[in-house]
Amino acid sequence: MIDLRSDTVTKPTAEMRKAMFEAEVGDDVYIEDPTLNRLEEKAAELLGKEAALFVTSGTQGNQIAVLTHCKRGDEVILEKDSHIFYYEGGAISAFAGVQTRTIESVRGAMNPTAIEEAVRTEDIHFPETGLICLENTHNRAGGAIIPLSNMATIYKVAQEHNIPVHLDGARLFNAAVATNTPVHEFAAQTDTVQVCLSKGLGAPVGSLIAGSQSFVDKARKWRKRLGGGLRQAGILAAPALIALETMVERLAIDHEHAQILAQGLRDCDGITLENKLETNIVLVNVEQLGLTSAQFIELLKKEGVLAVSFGPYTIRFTTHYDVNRNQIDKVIDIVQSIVKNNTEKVSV
Ligand code: TLP
Repeated sequence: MIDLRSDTVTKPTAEMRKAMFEAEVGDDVYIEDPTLNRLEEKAAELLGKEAALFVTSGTQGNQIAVLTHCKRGDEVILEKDSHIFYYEGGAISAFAGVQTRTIESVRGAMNPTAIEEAVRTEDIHFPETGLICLENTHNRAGGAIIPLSNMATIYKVAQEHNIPVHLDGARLFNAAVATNTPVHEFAAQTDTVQVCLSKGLGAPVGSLIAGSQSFVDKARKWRKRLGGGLRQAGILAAPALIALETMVERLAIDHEHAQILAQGLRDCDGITLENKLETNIVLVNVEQLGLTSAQFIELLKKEGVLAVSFGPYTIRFTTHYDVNRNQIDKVIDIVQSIVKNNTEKVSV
């Protein structure tokens, strides 16, 4: 199977598995795991924040950030297709007891004026705006990079109103590599950030959240409350360190593969490209073929290719290091033959 469903499917490298086996460990609830402590120090340094905390997943990291920043009854401003709103099972309402205020965007970038207009003023009828969330790269916008200038303007608005900003940077390293900008420059435009280790970077488990020392101290308590206080977590930190040390720059290869894939798919009659290609996500529309995304995905699966549906006619392909150039070429050939067979069937 050529698995392009997500970059989450990447498996740990041989070097990561060896490091897991050999990791020096301790009890992380006592903050005594030397490998995990090293990971958190390195992450804080990379992200330009005072401290960082290892969490079990991107979702847990985002949820802990919301729980730490907000109180029950607050309102959170976030993009209408953001992962926190769209894909986290309503967790911010279920756990943090906050309500959401969604904002439209252009390819994931929200208009700072629209955000400012959504900020609540003092009124007995209104909730308080507790947090603004950004996402970079933006998943549903097809791995779109939110420009630093947009983030900076939003941060300025937030600071004027004394509202914290959290960045869901599940794929922030993709944005950094694609724009040749260090991750800390993006993270400097927000109070807190979550980055995933287990997507394109290939670590088996985990994410990091980073911010001020006082944010991380409170977040650590929320993590414990949620059952995310791990013990000998150095086993997970060891591959994560390798991910940060060796897997970042190579994301450029995934981006190049996405470009090649997009070009090949765009050349197929009846398939249109939906996103401007910036990182490792390709969104295509198959409506003109007279097929739904679910039907097309089934045809792909029969030929050994996995992808996911992103809408009734939209399919997402995500490139990552477990898919090589030959496999990308093979996917293009397979799509071409599916399209050809389908066109022949329709014309008969
Ligand atoms: N996204 C997954 C699915 O949940 C959709 C994927 O395959 O892309 N923020 C963003 C922007 C994400 O894309 C994801 C995962 C997360 C947070 C959550 O990370 P995990 O899966 O570690 O909880």
